[in-house]
Amino acid sequence: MIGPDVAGIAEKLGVAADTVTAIGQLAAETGLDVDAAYAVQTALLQRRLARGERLVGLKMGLTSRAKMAQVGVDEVIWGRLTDVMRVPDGGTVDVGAYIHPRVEPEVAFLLDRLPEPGEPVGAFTDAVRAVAPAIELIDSRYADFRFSLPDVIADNTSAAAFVVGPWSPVPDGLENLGVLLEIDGRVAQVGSTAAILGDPRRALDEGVRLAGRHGVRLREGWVFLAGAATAAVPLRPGAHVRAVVEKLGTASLRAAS
Ligand code: 0L1
Ligand code: MG
Repeated sequence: MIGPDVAGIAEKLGVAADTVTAIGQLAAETGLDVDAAYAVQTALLQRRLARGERLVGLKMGLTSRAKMAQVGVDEVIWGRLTDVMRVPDGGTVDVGAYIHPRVEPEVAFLLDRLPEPGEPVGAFTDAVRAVAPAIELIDSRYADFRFSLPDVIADNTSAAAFVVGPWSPVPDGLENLGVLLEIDGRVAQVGSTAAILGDPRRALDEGVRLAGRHGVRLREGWVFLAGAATAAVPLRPGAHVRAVVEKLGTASLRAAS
């Protein structure tokens, strides 16, 4: 049996992002399953690398109940981050470059020694050099942010841009830090790092394990976005966004008017 057209689906998703044009879901009509969806994600990454982007890390998606409920999908997923997606802390993004951007508060890790697949959380401080508050800007390439699990995996888990705040050494206990998402000085979402798989350190274990299944090993120096602590909020032109994580500090971005 002929499988789904991995290159063709990647091209459609890549063009949707480049032209800021939403498309319909693809998995049902193309027979895309989870494994083939990760192959599409890899093809999308190759497309970016071919135009000079660099792979700088990994992100976890749908690591909280709030996020799973928001999009109606119930599995943890992972995607790729490139240098072009990184926005400096306090930097400005153009909402017109995205279809329907949303922002969410996250915790980022700066990877040190390579974690081995299956390595326990006990070795976390060997594997992670520093921790930071972060903002992920997600932008599904599918109309109305509606997709199945293979669809969203193929679409690089809606990754679009990210901001990393100041790095600090790993503090004692990351499992229950208060998290706020502020828009224009008002609290838009309140959460806790406990929402990230119970403890964001677990997201690293999951990332090592799940990416490892597809032959992807995490690298020293990579950024690892552990996942959102709250649901995502639409990003409007002119908005000033801050993610505040207890003990870790603040990451921010502005949306140009
Ligand atoms: O980072 C995330 O949790 C996003 C995963 C994909 C689902 C979505 O677009 O909200
Ligand atoms: Mg996220």
